[in-house]
Amino acid sequence: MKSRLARYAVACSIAAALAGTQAQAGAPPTPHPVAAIQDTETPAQRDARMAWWREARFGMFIHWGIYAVPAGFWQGKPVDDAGEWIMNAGKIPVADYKKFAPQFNPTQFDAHTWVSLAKAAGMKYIVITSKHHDGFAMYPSKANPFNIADATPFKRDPLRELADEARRQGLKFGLYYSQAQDWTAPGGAAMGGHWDKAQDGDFAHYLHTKAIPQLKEILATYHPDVLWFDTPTAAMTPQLSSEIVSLLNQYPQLIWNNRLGGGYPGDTETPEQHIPPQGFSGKDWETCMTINDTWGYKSNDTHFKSTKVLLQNLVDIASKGGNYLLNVGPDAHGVIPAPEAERLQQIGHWLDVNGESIYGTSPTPFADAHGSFSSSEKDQDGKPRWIPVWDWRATSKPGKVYVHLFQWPSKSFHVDDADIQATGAYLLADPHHTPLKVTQHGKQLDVQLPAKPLDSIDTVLVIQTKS
Ligand code: H79
Repeated sequence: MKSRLARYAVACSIAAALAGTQAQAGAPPTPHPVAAIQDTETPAQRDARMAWWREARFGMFIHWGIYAVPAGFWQGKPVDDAGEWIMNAGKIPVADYKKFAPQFNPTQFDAHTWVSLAKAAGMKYIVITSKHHDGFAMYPSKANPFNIADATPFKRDPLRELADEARRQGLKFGLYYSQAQDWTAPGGAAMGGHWDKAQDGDFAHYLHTKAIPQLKEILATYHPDVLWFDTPTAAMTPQLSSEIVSLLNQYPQLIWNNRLGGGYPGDTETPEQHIPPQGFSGKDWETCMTINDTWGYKSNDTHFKSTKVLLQNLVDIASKGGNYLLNVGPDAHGVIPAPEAERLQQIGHWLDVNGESIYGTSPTPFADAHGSFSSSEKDQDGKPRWIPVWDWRATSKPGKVYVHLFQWPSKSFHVDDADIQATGAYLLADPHHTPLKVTQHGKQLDVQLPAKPLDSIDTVLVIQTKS
């Protein structure tokens, strides 16, 4: 287990190095060959563009592709990496990998079921893979024949069905597109290097003949609200990236992340599989995370996080001003694994009652750091690992502080350094909002609590404040 974790840590620092978008401390901002929307809009325009995203707090990531066919196994053996990485991890030849396409016929796929699940979970947006690193397009692409219409017996367009259904149900719709890596197109990048001669070729040619034409297609066809780039690699020079920026500029409401490459910061920071100890002050950020240990479906990965852990993560992220993009990995029949659906429904039940304490909230008004840096363990960047303490977190709105109690205190909730003026308190899940006794002496704040919590995971204490 430890070695697996250590290996993952190394993997992530490789990813960070390849991302090429992480700001170098002290370095001047890179001049962009083509100005992006973030370079030209006013702060007020930016606030308007980001408004729905900031309010949303919780989204569904969907990793779905033909890697769901091998589902983590190659030549009868489990491949010990993320499901969507099976081609790279198993060094599967291009011709062999392409044979998964005719086996992909997800007849049980139903956009209404998926979107309804996201909605029931309290998620406000969906981001689905239109093309992952394997190069397979999950929509009918005219730009390249390795796609769901031309290479599989499944003659439908899941992106069309999902985009329409998401909008019918009031959810925003986003697309993931891996722009630099492509393990089946000549010239596409591959982390760790090519393993098949069929992959060799010119990167700029790949970008001009596949990635950019496909980006044009998906933008024009689905009008995504979000474009989620990934693993730019060093091949995404400022010049090549700027060609994509020219295209993005035609969609002035589009939100895109910090993984395009070429020094473009995009709109959002994208910590992957972790929650930064302090968030990103003054920046929009979104932690993307898997429910088990894989993004793309693997039949043998049953290492599902508990509902408690997932909900605590959502609250922890909201308390630091970020969004939670939580992944599901549907199988090759088109079904979201039941353990994933179950957890999402449970989170949704909690949000039905307590959503006011998450959506559209601001970060905690308390300075308390809920955790400490380990003196022995290192994180993926080689810095001391942050060890969170799961006692409570807080979010806020004008006039209200929401204290999320994961551990029920005996008798009262107490803080030493409350920079607020409390005027009253009640439990959010109490339909009568029965007033609780509040005592405040300077920054010492106490709220008397009933003997038992109202929710086994997170009972929200609302403290009314003078604002
Ligand atoms: O789409 C998901 C991942 O496949 C993708 N980003 C999320 C949203 C991603 N691509 N690369 N990385 C994340 C980081 C790279 C990690 C690697 Fe590995 C280490 C690549 C090879 C070794 C992780 C561990 C993937 C396979 C083994």
